[in-house]
Amino acid sequence: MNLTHTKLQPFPHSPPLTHPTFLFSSRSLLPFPRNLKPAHVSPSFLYKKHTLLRYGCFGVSRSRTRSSISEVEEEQKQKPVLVKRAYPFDEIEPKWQRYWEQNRTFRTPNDVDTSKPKFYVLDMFPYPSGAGLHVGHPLGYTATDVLARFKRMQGYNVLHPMGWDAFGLPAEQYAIETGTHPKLTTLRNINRFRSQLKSLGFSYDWDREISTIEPEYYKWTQWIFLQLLKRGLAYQAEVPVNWCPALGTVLANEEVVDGVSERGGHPVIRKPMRQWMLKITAYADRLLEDLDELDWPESIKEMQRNWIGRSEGAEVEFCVLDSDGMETDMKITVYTTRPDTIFGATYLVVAPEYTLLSSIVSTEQRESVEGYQDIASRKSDLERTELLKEKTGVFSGCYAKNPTSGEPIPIWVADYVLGSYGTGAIMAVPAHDARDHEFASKFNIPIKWVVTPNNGSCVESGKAYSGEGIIVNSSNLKVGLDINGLSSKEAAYKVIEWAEKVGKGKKKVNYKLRDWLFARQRYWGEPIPVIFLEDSGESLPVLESELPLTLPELDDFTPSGTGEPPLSKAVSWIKTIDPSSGKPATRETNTMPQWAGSCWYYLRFMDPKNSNELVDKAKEKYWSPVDVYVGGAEHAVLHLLYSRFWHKVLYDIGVVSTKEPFKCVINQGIILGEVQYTACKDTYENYISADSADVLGEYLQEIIPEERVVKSGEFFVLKDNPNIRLIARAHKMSKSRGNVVNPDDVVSEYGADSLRLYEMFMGPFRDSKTWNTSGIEGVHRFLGRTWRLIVGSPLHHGAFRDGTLVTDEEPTTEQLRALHKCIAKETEGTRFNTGISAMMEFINAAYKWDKQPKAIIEAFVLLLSPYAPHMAEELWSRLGHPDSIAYKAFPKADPAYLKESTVVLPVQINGKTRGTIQVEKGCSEEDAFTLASQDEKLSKYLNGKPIKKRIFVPGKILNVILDRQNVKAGSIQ
Ligand code: ANZ
Repeated sequence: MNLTHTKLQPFPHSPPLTHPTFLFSSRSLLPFPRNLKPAHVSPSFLYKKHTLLRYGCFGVSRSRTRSSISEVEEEQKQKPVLVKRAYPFDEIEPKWQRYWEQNRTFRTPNDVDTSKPKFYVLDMFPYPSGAGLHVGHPLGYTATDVLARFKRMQGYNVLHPMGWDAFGLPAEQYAIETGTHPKLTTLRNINRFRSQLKSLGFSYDWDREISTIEPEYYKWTQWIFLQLLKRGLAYQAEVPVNWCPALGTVLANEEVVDGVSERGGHPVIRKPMRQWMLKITAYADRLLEDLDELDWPESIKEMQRNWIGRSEGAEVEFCVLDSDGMETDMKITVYTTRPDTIFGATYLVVAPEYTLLSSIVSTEQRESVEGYQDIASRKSDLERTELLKEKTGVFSGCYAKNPTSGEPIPIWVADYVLGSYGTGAIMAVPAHDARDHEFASKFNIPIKWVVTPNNGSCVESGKAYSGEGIIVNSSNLKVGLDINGLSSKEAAYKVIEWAEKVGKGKKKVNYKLRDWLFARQRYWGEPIPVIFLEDSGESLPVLESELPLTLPELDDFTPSGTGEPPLSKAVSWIKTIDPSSGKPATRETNTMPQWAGSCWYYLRFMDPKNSNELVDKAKEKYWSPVDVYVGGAEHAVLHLLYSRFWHKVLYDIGVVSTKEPFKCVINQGIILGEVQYTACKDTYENYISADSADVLGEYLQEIIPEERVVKSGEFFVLKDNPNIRLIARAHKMSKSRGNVVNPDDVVSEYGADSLRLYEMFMGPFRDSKTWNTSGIEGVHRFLGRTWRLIVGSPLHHGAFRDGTLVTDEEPTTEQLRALHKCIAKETEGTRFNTGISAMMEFINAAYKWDKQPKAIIEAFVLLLSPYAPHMAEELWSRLGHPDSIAYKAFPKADPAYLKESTVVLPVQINGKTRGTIQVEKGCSEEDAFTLASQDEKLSKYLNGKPIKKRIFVPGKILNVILDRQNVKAGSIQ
C-alpha cells in the first residue's frame, strides 16, 4: 500500500483518523506557551546506539541457578570479556535464511492437498518507497508471520505471500526531477525492500511474489476494467479536477494544500475534464449490507458505513416562476431528508455548479452569480461544507413556488450546497437546519417555525431546532395537505404520499458515496485499454486478446502543459487501428489510479503465474476468502471499499466464489518514536519543574538524555534533582524529528529474532506503542538466556559449543507443569505479548532445574519458533533433527498439567482462624498437621500443647481443638 500518498479524501461524517500521541506527565498535557523559545536543545538522544550486549555470558562458567542479570554483570566484571554477544545470531540468522531460500521451505505448492484446512494470511503489500522499511512495517509483518508459522505447525495449508504496490506518484515525481525512469527507481526500491524483508526471516512464499507494474500482472487489472466497461460500470464523464495552470498539470488531491500546489505553491482551480468513472454507487447497498457479516474492527465498519452514507428522504419538485410570478415549465428538484419541514422552506439554494443555473438567473444578477461561481470553483468540497465557515451566497434574481404553502420563495446560489450530492439543490428550512438558519439570518430571509419539540417546550429563537417533534403551521387545504399535529415521522410519510399523488415528488434513498474517478493524467500507471475512433471519437475497448496493453517507454515524463497526460507524447504508441473496422484510432492517454492494482492482488497470489485466467477457479475456491488481512488503519476506507467493490463485480461474473474478499481485518497500532524527556528552564537557565513552568509564561526547554532521568511515582524527574519534573513525550516517527528507527540497524545490532520478538512484545498488537531501545535489549537478553540454557555458555576461547546440554531424563511433574502452562498461553489469536511473557516465565523456571530433559526443551523450542524462527531452527537442528522445524506439530497443552497442584488451607485453633498453610491438593491430615506445626506463626499455638481433637476437611480446613484442661493458663492468647 502506498502509505506516502494515500491520504484520506474529505470524509463527510466520521472523525478524521488521528494517531494518538502518548503523554506521560500531567504537564505534558498542556500545550507549550506560544512564546516558548526552543533554545538549548541538546543533541538528539532519541536513538542511541548501544555498545553490544553488556549482559552476554562472556567467558563465565555456566551456572544453572543463576537468575539475575546483576549476578552475571558481577561475574563479567571479574573475568575478561571474550565474546561481545549474547548468542551468535549473526551466524545463525544468515545461515537459516539461506537454508529457507535454498530449500524453498515456505513455498506453498501449486497443488496443495485440499482435504487439509487452509489459512490465507495477508499483509497489505507495501509501496516500495525510496526510504526502505521502517520499524512500523515489521510490526504487522511479524504478526502475520507468527500466525503463518503457527498455522503451518497446526497442519494448515498456509498462503503467506508478498508483493509490491509499485505504481505511484513518488517514482514519477523523482523521474521528472532526475530523468531516471520510474521503473528503474521502483525496481531498485523493490530489491531493497525484498532483501530487508528476507533479513527479518519472514516466511513468505517468494515464488508467488507479484508486482503491480509487471505487464503479466496488469494485464488482469486491464481485463477487470474491460469487464466493468462491458457491464456499464465504467463510463466517461466531465468531472472537475484540480487544474494548476502554472504547472500545466492536473494534480492529485494530496498534491494540493490549501488551494495551492504542494510543489511551488501555485494556485489550483477546479476544472471539468473528461474522466473515466467507475460506478461503485451501483453497489452501495451491497457494500453496506455485507459489512454486517465481517469480522472487522467495528470502527472500520462504521467508517465504511459513514463513507457510503445512506440516507432516506424524498425528492420534491419546486416550480420556477417568471418575473410576473407565473409558473414556468422549469422545475427545480430538491433532495430532502426532512419532508416534514416543507412548509418551513422559505428559500431554495442551488449549488454554483447547478446545471440549470444559467437558465434561471436573472439578467441583473448574472454578473454576480458568475463571479460567485468562479470563486467557488477554487474551493474544495471540504472547505465549502465546513460548518464553521461563514456562509456566502448570491441571489439568482428568480423565485420558485413552495408546492405546499403555495408561496413564492427566492432561489439563492450558495456553495454550502454541493453539486455532486443529491440533486445539487435544496429546499432551505432556516428554522430547522443550522446552516440554513445562519444563511437566512445573514441575508434577511424569513424564518418559519414548523416543528415544535415533543415535550411542548418553546423552541429557542436565534437558533435552529433540528430535532423531530410535532408539526405546526403546516396546512394548506387548497393543495389538499394538512400535517399539523402529526409527529415528524408521520408528517414525512404523509408529505411523500401527497407528493407522489400530485406528481410533485417521490421517496428517495441517497448515498454520500460518489462514483470512483478512475483516471489520472500520469505516466506511471496502468494504461486504460480503450481506443477512440479518429472519425467519430467513439470509444471502443481494446480486445481482450491484445492485453496486456503495455506502457510505452518515455524519456520525458513532464506534463504536456495543456492538461494532456504525459502519454500523449508517445506518438507512435497512441496511433492505432480499430481491428474490427480497420479505421484509424488513438489510444486513451489517461492511466489508472494507484488504487487499481491493489484492488485485486490478493486473488493473484492464489495463482500468480496463470496466463490464461486471472485466477484458476478451483484455486480461488480453496483459498478464498483471505482469513486474516493485516495493515494500517489509513486504509480503513478507500482501499478496503474499492477492493470490496471489485470483488463483488468479480463475484457477479463468476470469477470469485465469495461475496467478500477479507474475512478478518486487523489494524496494527502505530509505533511512536522513543520517549523524549524535556526539562524546563527559566530565563536564567535554572531548571524548573514542568508543573510550575506554566506560571512563568515564558521558559526554555532542554532535551535530557535518558541516563539523567529517573521515574518518581507517575512522573519522570532529573536523577540528580528529583524536584525537577520533566515532560515525557513520544512522537510519531518522522525524518524531520530524527526519531526514525531503521530496522537494518536493529538487525545488525541485536538480530532479527530480537526485533521480531520485541515488536510482538511491545504491547497489545492493535495498540499504538512507543519504541524503546532498552526494551529490545530486554528481549535480546531473554534470547541469550534461552540460548545459554540449552547450548551452554561460551567456552573459554569465546565460541559456543556444538550440540546442546539437554539430557534424556524423564521430565518431572514440575517441569511438565511449567511447559504446559507455557503452551496454554501460546494459543491462537493476536495476544502475542502474553505468549512471549509465558516463554520468559518458562525460561526463568527452567534456570532453576538441574537438568533440562530433551522432551521439555524440544517442546519449548517448537513454541519459540513462530517468534524467533532462526534461533529455533538452530536449536532444533542441534537437538538432532535434520529438517526444518517449520512444519513440525505445534505442542498441545495437556489440561492435566494445568490444574493448580497446591491449595491454601486455613488452620483454626479452637475454632478461631490463626493462619494458613500451603499444602498439596491431596495432602493427608497428618501432613497438614505437621506443616502447621512447622509454620512460624502457628507453631506457637501448637507446639508442646496437648491436643484433644483434630477436624480435617481435605483441601478446605484444619481445625485443632486443644485440651484446655491440660493447658497452662495464659499460654494461649
Ligand atoms: C430540508 C431540510 C430541513 C434538511 C431540515 C435538513 C434539515 P444527508 O443526511 O447528509 O443526506 N442537502 C441535500 N442536498 C444537499 C447538497 N447537495 N449539499 C448540501 N446539502 C444538501 O442530508 C440531507 C439534507 O442535507 C437534506 O435535507 C438537505 O437539507 C441537505 F430541517 O432538506 B434537508
